[in-house]
Amino acid sequence: QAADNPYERGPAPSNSSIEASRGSYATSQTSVSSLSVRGFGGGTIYYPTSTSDGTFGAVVISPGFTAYQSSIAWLGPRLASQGFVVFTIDTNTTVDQPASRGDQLLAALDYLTQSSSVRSRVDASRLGVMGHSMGGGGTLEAAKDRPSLKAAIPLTGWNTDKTWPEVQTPTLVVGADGDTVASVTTHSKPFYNSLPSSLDKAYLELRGATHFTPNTSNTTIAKYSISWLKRFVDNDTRYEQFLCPIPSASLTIAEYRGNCPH
Ligand code: 9J3
Ligand code: ZN
Repeated sequence: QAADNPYERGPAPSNSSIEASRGSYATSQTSVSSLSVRGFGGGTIYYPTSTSDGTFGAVVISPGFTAYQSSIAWLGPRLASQGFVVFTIDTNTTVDQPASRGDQLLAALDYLTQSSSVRSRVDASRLGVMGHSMGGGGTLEAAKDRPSLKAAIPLTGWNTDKTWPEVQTPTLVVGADGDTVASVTTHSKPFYNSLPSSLDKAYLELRGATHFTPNTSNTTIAKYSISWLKRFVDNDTRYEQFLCPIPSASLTIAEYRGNCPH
């Protein structure tokens, strides 16, 4: 790890390394029973197996309405193998609304850093949140409630609150061009536009995608989520090259907006 950034983890990145199905770290996982926790519904923690690289930043991920952790499980090993502790959670009930999901993301972060079996592997000062749909809406709620969070990534997020000027956490808003449940016009675009103009923020609109695209392995979601988490949870400027200059529209990107450089 570089002397100028004690939080750098893993080798220098390339486009292929952030598109790969796995990063450089072998991972392990441990199940957290709902019966053993309060404030959320349990889940699965994915983490780099080795302890030789010190602590890691961490991210908790919430599923959407009526869904379980299985709907976002692909992100566990995909992100953890790049050098993060990743906690995919179940919510207390599958019909919990975004504000509740935000509270549950924060409860899960507190469990992860204070009580979990991997707490010694986590740097409690470098935490992020992600979620799908109402879990993406909850991601914005969590960031609004806890400004110390380092990164937030709502994936085809859904919320009745469309305005997020209170958020101080660097936020990557991911929308899908074919989303008919949380259309980008009524959800992701207003979310992005309402974030402070001075904030490190970006809007990634997936091309040929639906509301449920974040529920299966997706290289575009992975590469920009990895880059965003590395850049803002780890302060790893080696990943700035993938975020700035703003990525061009492509076969998989309908539109990308942001403020560069970060
Ligand atoms: O989590 C989601 O998929 C939210 C979209 C939804 O079904 O909202 C209607 C209540
Ligand atoms: Zn608002």
